[in-house]
Amino acid sequence: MFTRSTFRLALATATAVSLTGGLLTLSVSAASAATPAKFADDFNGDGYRDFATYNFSDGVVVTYGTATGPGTTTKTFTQSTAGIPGTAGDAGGYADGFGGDLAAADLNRDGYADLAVADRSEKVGTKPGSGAVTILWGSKTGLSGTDAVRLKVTASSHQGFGNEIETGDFNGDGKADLAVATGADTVYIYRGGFAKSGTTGQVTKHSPSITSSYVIEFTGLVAGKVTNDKATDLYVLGAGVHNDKQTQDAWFLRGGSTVKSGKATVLNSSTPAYDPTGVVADFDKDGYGDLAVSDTAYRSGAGSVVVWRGGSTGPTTKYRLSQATSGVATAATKNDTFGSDLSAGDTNGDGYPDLAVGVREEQVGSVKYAGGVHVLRGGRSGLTGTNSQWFSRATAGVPGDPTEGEIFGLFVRLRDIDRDGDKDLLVSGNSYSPSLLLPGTKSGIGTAGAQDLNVIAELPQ
Ligand SMILES: [Ca+2]
Ligand SMILES: [Ca+2]
Ligand SMILES: [Ca+2]
Ligand SMILES: [Ca+2]
Repeated sequence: MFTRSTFRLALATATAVSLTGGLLTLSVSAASAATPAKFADDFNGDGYRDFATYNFSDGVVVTYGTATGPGTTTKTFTQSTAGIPGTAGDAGGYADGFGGDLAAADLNRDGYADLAVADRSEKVGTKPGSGAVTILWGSKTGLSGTDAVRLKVTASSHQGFGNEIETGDFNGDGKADLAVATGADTVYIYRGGFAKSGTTGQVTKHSPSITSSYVIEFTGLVAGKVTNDKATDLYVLGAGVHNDKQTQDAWFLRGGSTVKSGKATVLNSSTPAYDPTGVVADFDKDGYGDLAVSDTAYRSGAGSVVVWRGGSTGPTTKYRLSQATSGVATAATKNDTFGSDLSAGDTNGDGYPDLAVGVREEQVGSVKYAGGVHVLRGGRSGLTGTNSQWFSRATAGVPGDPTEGEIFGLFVRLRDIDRDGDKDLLVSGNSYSPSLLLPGTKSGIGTAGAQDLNVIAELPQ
């Protein structure tokens, strides 16, 4: 029911890419597109960030941004779109799995952000479920299927190539790279730059140490800067099996000129979450990015968020937050699903990133599965419940009323959507309900000017 795709991007990477020049092969007349795109998700290069999402019936839906937020121009992409390889609907549904994960960056450095589209179920040649990752190129008129190319990989039945994808500058050379996880235990890193001809930089394969008593099945990828150097680092989330006992694990890959396999840790020793989500931000501002990762299965589905602090060589110590944490509104109740989605950003201008945490199945009053969202504040000691905020459809100033099954908080995003300089909070629930924009103020997320928007909060960080 809650099938979703993760769509993660390290802002740090976007910034690094935007500041880096490079060999230009464009004509002078393409002045507006003479450097890599300023935003990793500005597909038409107009300076406004765009929005991309996926659903099984429609496919990849892109909404172009305007000066005041998402506009009314949308475009849908499936394997029926001219130029896109493959056949739509061959895995059921009109769109099938094309878009099951998305990642954005200006992969060919022409000033227009590009979109990598994963389909882990794609049949390639005679190999069912081999999986494919296709790059759609940005242009002045936005994304199109023209010249769409698939990443080169050896086809293999049921390998699930494209189970998860992430962009980042994993070797720190200023060019955006793509990390692609399979459905089993391999991560490929394709280094930039990418070309419309299908060529890429070097490709390497990475796997954690698998033993007779330990296996891990990948369920998520999170990119971000953990070690405070030029290269983006990568966390691979997965369901571990230790001597037949299931766990929820995270495995660290350190970026650099050589990407190195780091440590794996158990985040939850009882039950793995089916679809964990995570984000890297420096919540305690010590210079090292910290991983916040959902652990929705914690305590019979009440849910929690585990924070794994960053350090100079990789992750260090962990702590956990939930609705039982001091200062966090509402109660930790079985199946609330605290952590259904996460997004980081500084909401009150104190320089510490804060964390929006969706709680999609929270009961609000007597209304079941209504959902809500917490905003937890970052500070010197990291994320805490102190001065945290809580919003649901029952909050004064929020349009609408709690509705059974809205699962408000299924997706959450903190970003400056109205472009007034403050981070805003966008919250989405089920596909029958509009998303809600709660505008940021200097002192945090507010309800003044709250409005419904027809764009899903499933977009890059
Ligand atoms: Ca745009
Ligand atoms: Ca591009
Ligand atoms: Ca790179
Ligand atoms: Ca930190």
